[in-house]
Amino acid sequence: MVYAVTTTNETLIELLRGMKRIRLVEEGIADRYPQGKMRCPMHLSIGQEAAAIGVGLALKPSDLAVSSHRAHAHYLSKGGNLKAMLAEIYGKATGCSSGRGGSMHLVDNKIGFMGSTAIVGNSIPIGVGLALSLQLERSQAVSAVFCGDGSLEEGVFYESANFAAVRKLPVLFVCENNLYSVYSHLRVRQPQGRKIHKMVEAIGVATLLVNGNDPKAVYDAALAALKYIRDGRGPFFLELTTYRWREHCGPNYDNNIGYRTEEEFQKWMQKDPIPYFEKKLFTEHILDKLALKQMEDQIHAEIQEAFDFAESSPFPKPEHSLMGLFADKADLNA
Ligand SMILES: Cc1ncc(C[n+]2csc(CCOP(=O)(O)OP(=O)(O)O)c2C)c(N)n1
Ligand SMILES: [Mg+2]
Repeated sequence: MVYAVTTTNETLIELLRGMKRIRLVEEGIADRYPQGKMRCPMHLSIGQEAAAIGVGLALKPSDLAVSSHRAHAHYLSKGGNLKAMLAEIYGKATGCSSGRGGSMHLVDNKIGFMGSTAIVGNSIPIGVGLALSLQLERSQAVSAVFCGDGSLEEGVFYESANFAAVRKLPVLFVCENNLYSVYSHLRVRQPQGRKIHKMVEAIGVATLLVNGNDPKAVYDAALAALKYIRDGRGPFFLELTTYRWREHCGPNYDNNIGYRTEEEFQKWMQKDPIPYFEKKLFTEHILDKLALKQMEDQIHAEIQEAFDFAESSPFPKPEHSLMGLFADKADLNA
């Protein structure tokens, strides 16, 4: 497929850069995790990078986003600060959540990343509430809700999606369907043949099913969905098919424990979004070997600097441990 002329080469290169950056950051985390300095559970998105960056690049800085336990890729794709994210994972005061949240609780108001939480489905009504406030303010911004296929088994999704549909709220649901909720495949969680996006469509939300390992397909779909939402037509749901490579929680591979077959895993490894897209850009003469090398060198240098920053940053002071727990009057008036 030759890419639509409406997408600039710069955007295509940014999609590749974004995927590589997420992959290398998370591989860096996985390599260092056994050192025991990152004292929080770690859910990696390796394999799922295209879904995050395709949506992240389509969003505007003024748009808002919330996410789940697997949030690094979403935070970075929304424009998050890598140093602040790694410092947060190391529990440092310079972290985006001041070192109080760790990997699963990334918050950064400056970039409209309003929070990620570990309770499955928990951030969905928050994202819908944000969309309600945007609508009341007559803002053109959209609230993006990143969630997994498992969160579609939480009742709160249906209440939230129904409310968003009734009120035509500016919310983009982004469901990364990686087939699994921890060790349970969709086939043991849903009746055979049921499609997630079809369930959501039945509520009255517009939907699209997209190859979540093709960053350009995701980007195009996200742009179309965002236009639909900004035109005031109501919420949109993207189901992005993809696959998690590492264990549900942690830095290792866990194919040996038997919940998924090596054959299935290998099939998805063949669909790795990064070499696929790299080859496309070479074939289309959008990128050459030298530019790729420069891109990779720059990403490696940025990552090393960010790890150094995180490691050398101070821990939060014990006397600050009660700060930020309650909104005080000054905060409310701000
Ligand atoms: C309400 C709730 N139930 C169960 C859990 C345990 N849990 C943590 S992650 C997870 C799987 C979620 O699957 P999915 O939404 O598909 O996200 P993925 O891990 O695949 O990215 C579960 C069941 C939880 N954190 N919260
Ligand atoms: Mg899942």
